[in-house]
Amino acid sequence: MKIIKLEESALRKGRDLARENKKLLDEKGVYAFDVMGSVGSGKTSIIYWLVKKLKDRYDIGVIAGDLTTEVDAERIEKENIPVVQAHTGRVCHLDSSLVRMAMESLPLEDINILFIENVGNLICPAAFPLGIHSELVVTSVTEGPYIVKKHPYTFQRADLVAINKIDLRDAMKVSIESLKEDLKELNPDARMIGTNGITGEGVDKLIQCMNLPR
Ligand SMILES: Nc1nc2c(ncn2[C@@H]2O[C@H](COP(=O)(O)OP(=O)(O)O)[C@@H](O)[C@H]2O)c(=O)[nH]1
Ligand SMILES: [Mg+2]
Repeated sequence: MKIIKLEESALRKGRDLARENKKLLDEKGVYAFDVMGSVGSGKTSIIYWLVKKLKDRYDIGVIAGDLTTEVDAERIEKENIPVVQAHTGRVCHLDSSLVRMAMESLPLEDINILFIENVGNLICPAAFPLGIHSELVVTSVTEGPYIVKKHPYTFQRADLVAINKIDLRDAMKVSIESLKEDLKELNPDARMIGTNGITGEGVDKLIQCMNLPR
């Protein structure tokens, strides 16, 4: 007997809507990044630097995903770009439907790059496509030497990885080279760039690897 499960139907609906999101973004000429990573890895800090360094060349919008708070959105909003806060409540990831609602609140006609800060988590977001163009994972040396190996699904899909808090690598006894080796094994096409979310070090190199539209 064929059994149809609610969970499968919800996932299919999510995938269909993700495709529609991508179509809408393409029609409006918006190139979108899903920025994923653990709580505190430096997602907001890296988005802040990306906005600061790119906003003279591009029109940027940001969707900030969080459970219940607005602190990240407020930090980015100070850069005078359109920001929408998406709250997930008790849910550990954004989904294509919430992102669609957030997109509808943004002036998409006037934006050409969209950064979506996913909820701080390296596990759940991997199963919920949003309809974006590129996946940027922000992880940090404070998450220890096995962070890549422990999250194969997320790192296998990543297009680009920022390994953040490089200022703390000696204190944490974490080798960036060894993390790069782990990534290469899982996902030979992805690049890993060392960054410092406080000073902005490494962000120019990250930008060079982002395949941004001209
Ligand atoms: N030492 C150090 N701290 C950082 C760095 N990047 C971010 N932080 C700090 O880490 C904390 C969390 O950063 P945030 O960007 O909010 O992380 P998010 O939760 O991933 O958005 C903040 O106190 C930042 O100032 C870094 O490269 N080095
Ligand atoms: Mg944040």
